[in-house]
Amino acid sequence: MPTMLFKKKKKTQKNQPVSNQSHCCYCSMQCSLQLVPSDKHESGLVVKPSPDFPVATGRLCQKGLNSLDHVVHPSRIKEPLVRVDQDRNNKWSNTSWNTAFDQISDKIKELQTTYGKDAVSVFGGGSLTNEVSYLLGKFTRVALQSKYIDYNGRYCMSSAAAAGNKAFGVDRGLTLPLSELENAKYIILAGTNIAECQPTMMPYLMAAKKKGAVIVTIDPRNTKTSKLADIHVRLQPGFDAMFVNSLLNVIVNEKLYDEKFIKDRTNGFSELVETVQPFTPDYVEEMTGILAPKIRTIARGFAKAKTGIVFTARGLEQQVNGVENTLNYINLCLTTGKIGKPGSGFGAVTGQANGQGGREHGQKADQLPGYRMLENESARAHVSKVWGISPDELPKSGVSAFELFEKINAGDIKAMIVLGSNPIVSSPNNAVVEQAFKKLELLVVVDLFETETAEYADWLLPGSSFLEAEGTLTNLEGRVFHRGKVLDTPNENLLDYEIICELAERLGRGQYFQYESIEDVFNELAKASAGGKADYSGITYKRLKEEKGLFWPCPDPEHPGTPKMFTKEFYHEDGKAKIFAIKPEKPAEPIDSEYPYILTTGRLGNHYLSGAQTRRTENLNKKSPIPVAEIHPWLAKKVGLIPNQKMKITSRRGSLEFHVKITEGIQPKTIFVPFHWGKELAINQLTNDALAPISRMPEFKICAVKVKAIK
Ligand SMILES: Nc1nc2c(c(=O)[nH]1)N[C@H]1C(S)=C(S)[C@@H](COP(=O)(O)OP(=O)(O)OC[C@H]3O[C@@H](n4cnc5c(=O)[nH]c(N)nc54)[C@H](O)[C@@H]3O)O[C@H]1N2
Ligand SMILES: Nc1nc2c(c(=O)[nH]1)N[C@H]1C(S)=C(S)[C@@H](COP(=O)(O)OP(=O)(O)OC[C@H]3O[C@@H](n4cnc5c(=O)[nH]c(N)nc54)[C@H](O)[C@@H]3O)O[C@H]1N2
Ligand code: SF4
Ligand SMILES: [Mo]
Repeated sequence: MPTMLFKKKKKTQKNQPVSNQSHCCYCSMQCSLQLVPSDKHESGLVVKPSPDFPVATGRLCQKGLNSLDHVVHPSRIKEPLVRVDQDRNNKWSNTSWNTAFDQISDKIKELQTTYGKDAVSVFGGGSLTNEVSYLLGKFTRVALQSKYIDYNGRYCMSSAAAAGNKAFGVDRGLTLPLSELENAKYIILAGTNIAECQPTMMPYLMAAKKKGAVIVTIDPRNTKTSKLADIHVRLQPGFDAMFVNSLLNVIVNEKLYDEKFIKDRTNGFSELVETVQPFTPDYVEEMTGILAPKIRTIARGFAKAKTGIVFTARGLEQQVNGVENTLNYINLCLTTGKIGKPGSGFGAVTGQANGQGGREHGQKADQLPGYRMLENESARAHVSKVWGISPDELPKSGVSAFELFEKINAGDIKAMIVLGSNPIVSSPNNAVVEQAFKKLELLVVVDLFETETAEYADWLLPGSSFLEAEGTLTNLEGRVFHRGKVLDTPNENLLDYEIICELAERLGRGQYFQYESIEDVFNELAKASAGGKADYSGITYKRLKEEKGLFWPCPDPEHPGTPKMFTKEFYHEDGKAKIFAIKPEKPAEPIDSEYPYILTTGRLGNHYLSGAQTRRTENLNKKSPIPVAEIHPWLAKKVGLIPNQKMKITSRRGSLEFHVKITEGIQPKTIFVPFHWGKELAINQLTNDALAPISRMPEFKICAVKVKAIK
């Protein structure tokens, strides 16, 4: 057997942190935390906020405060596991790393010899560091020589990314640092539930409000975020584009737009003027129930305010029309000149810990590091030079996350490596994923736990947690920062990046994966990104540590970084932004007489994504132990549902039963169910797998359902 590239780690003294500074593993705020000794927790440690980072200094939400729990959970996978029974009855056998690497690489070679290089695919995640995201992309293209890689961020930021690229020529979630929020006089929050999803951002909004900002929320539900709002628009899912057209109609017809900004800095305004004409406030009131005077108040308020910000998130982006919805919200900023100026800007609020950096460096089916495009000849030349291969060796673009499962079902892909995702819980219409997993000849999962996805795996390798792996991440503002190692991996296991490099070695491509440390990987990433839109080439670990993070683009060692985008130019060739006139389209599955209600899905404050981590965190799980469907009293009455009764929800893909919360705070025809649970509680059994044409984002936020009270 070959010897391993990486040795088992020397263990530091048990439970003695090597440093005590880290960052929370959950959302894109990336609050800093410290581990301090305590006898309150059986690990001997407890999480406290840390003053070490300028974003949410001294603040942590419930998830951050409890983020150590899953790391030290007894169900952590501590050794490589191999499936021993063909029927997948959850029988695993422990094995050594050496055997695991040997057998996995042999199987990959066998499959690739029989079916070709593209028979093996990779599915990554947005919690992973920049270095691991980068390596997954490089591993797929250089070690596997396959075109098939994509990641869970496809389900997350892809519509926002496509809209940013179309309008601005670049995709950076927030175009301005959070510190500018307090100078905004008008803030529109559309389809974003910040109070539950980025809780430590709330003080920024409260500070703005204290200084006189008007806050508007647009959501089918009254949320914790909408409590802060001066105006709440409770719209039916799927009507954002039409609603925004009514705002633009007022802005155009009352001449509230910024003529000079439009002329000097944008293209496309005249087409928008034409397109929004039919969408008068009265017409849109008739179509949506949103009162015309309210529409006029918001349009005038935003346009006339000296400064203003629009934030969107998954509410309107996770739709087949998600790109167009986002573009229309961007139009509010472009027509009123509220971007690139102090206290003004647009932001698509990034979701995952490294949701920003994770989408920049090559995990995406069509991208190379630094936001370079895989199909672009000069991009291929640049990156292949850094990697020491010939550009002809680089595969072309693959397919999006959900389409990977369709390719498996079509027989084109035979193997998958999943690292940093739990796609059977988080993919739409997840029967398609189950079918795919059963069909695979090889499924390797690298995770902390035996997740619902891992239950289908042939191999389950222990992954490293956020406290164990050093690296860099990029927060929702585009701020790159360094996260140090705090704890050893259990059982002195390998780190995620070492697993990737070792596998490359066994596949005979080890010469391209020779790194002394994770810092080496970063330095190569920085080179590969040089000259790209997300340029990290002026960033080093030393600078990140000394300067407490740097905003990209940062193209040379003297460059101070770019906290604020578009102050002078947008990224299109002529330096201008593009205004896209949006004609509202229907969702993929409109309601009808058989399925008369809308199912929308989303998040709770106490759980995170597929729940793999937070369902293993007692303090969080006990507060939200099961999913509860939210419905309006009108709908409860209509279906004869009384309090404490369960409800059956049926879509064209199946039926599930849920406990119910009857609440005035939801649009009457809409039902909301959180998606943090697996198996018979997984709402993704019912969601629609229709994909947005450009971004390939699934329509998580809208599908047609019928409901029945369970007697
Ligand atoms: N607690 C917690 N925090 C998280 C996460 C988590 O799982 N739990 N996940 C992280 C990640 S990866 C992400 S992507 C973000 C997501 O953050 P958000 O996008 O803010 O979260 P969601 O709950 O998916 O959706 C936001 C809101 O959209 C509304 N909505 C539904 N349909 C529509 C519509 O048609 N139009 C409009 N305007 N609104 C609509 C929903 O009612 C919901 O309140 O959160 C991050 N933070
Ligand atoms: N119905 C519905 N479905 C949705 C959404 C929705 O709003 N509605 N939202 C979508 C969105 S925005 C997102 S982002 C996706 C996310 O969906 P998933 O990708 O399934 O999300 P996670 O639960 O974060 O999965 C991460 C997995 O990686 C493991 N993990 C965490 N950190 C590490 C690490 O450092 N190393 C390794 N090896 N493993 C690690 C965790 O234990 C977990 O099993 O869900 C999407 N699905
Ligand atoms: S706001 Fe986000 S990053 Fe901060 S502690 Fe909460 S989950 Fe973690
Ligand atoms: Mo996300």
